[in-house]
Amino acid sequence: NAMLVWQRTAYHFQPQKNWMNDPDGPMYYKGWYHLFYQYNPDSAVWGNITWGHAVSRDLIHWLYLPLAMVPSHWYDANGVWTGSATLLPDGRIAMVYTGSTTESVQVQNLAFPADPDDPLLLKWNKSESNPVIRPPSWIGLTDFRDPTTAWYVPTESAWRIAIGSKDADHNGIALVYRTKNFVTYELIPRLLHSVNRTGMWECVDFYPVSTASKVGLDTSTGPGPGVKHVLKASLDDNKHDYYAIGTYDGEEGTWTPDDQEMDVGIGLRYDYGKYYASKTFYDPVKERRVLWGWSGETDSEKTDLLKGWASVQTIPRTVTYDDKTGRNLLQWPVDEVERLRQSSQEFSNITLGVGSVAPLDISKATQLDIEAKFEIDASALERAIEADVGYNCSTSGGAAGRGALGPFGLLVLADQDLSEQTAVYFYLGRGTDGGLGTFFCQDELRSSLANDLVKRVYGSSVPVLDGESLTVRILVDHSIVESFAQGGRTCITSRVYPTEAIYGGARVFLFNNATGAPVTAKSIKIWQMNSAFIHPYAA
Ligand code: DQQ
Repeated sequence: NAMLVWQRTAYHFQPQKNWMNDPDGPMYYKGWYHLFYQYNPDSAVWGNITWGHAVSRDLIHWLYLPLAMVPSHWYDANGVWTGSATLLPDGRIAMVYTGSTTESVQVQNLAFPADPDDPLLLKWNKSESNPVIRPPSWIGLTDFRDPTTAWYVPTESAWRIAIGSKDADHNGIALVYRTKNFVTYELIPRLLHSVNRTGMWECVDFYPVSTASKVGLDTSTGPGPGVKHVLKASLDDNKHDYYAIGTYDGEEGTWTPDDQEMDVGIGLRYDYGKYYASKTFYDPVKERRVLWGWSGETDSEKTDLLKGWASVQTIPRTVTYDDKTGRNLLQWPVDEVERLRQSSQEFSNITLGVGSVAPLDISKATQLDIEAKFEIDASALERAIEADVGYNCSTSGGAAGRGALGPFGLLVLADQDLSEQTAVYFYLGRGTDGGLGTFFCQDELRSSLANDLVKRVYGSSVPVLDGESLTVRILVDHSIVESFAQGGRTCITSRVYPTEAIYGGARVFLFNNATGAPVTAKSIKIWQMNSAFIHPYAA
């Protein structure tokens, strides 16, 4: 087995050591962005779940704070699980989270800051009334978790909160509760939504998006002209985050997807790679909705214990409605990440013949922000009759497979002789309906010479509108590659552990493995990325 250097990231959030999973209760409060997260203070594997805590001025540089909440009562003795923050109009914060009880029953608990004047929110008090919600009789005792941020319903002078679960037929469901004070709750008889056979819905998220502008909306913005609502669930069955855009009926208290065939759990994913248990919050400073997501490990638990840490959070993403397609969201790294950009190099009009690889001569290649634009010869598109039908990134041969019009793109975290490479690529193929479509994929199969890793080809189709070039943005940070195609219509995150393509050994290449057409890399800009300042807070 190759010599492994288990690379921590340099500008992604991760704890100093040990295990992390879901982001919890993200919010902006008195000048600081707060991130809480599922954390095991004792080990690099899941267990003893507490809330880790960090604050930032800009979502990029972080100060680690002491643990915010630990298992302390019967109602959370088996873990302080995932929860969300609601900022009340009078400035108070209601933090509602799932506790796993001494008997491992999932209940919902309330916590609030011990000192609301402390912008760092160092100390948290748990309510005397905990648990504030117990599972309804017809719900499994271990299928009731992850309360959302609450939304205010003016007509009933009350808040509503959603909680994920599954019913007896393995249908994923979102229950809704009404509360006036976050202490007493009433179950609304109607479900917010359910989707057949999608299993347990973890980490449900529910929020409005503006169809008229790029401005984010406060979670309490009700349905109305120019507003749609997004419902997202993390599927316990397959560990992917699925969302759908739809309409919230405030009177009925139900949500309906725009397209039944693209419902939650069977349609779009936020990210086609290693990405789970995500959660959004409304940022009032920059009037945007920001998405956090957990990117877990592709190495083994044994290795995690050896290296002493596991998991990172992806770079927070701004989420907007894609008014060009009207069918998907756009996710884009928050613009603050651009403050880490240092020197850049540009390349233009590089023609990639069929079956070619071209090195891009840049100095270092482990911390990068890349923007690239490709065009494929129009006459080739006319010959697209040869393009294969029913392409699927995951079951294809990845970047090594060859079709008429793909794959082509970039190889990152590659070593000089390409024994290691993570391929980020486009592939044009025919859908089962015969129409030409574009796929966006990421191939980890050759990402490392090491064997004890999960390596996959991830991806999906990506909408490309008339007259658009093929564009991709890639954030590279040692052991994570986050890619965004067509302005964030389709996103893929990989965790990779190269053994040669590390530090000075890492390179970037362009490639075109299509058999039927040359491809032009119209423009490529690559920035070296600084490391973020992520350190303990010294009082
Ligand atoms: N992680 C938490 C649960 C949640 C799951 C426990 C999702 O609350 O359902 O660590 O990753």
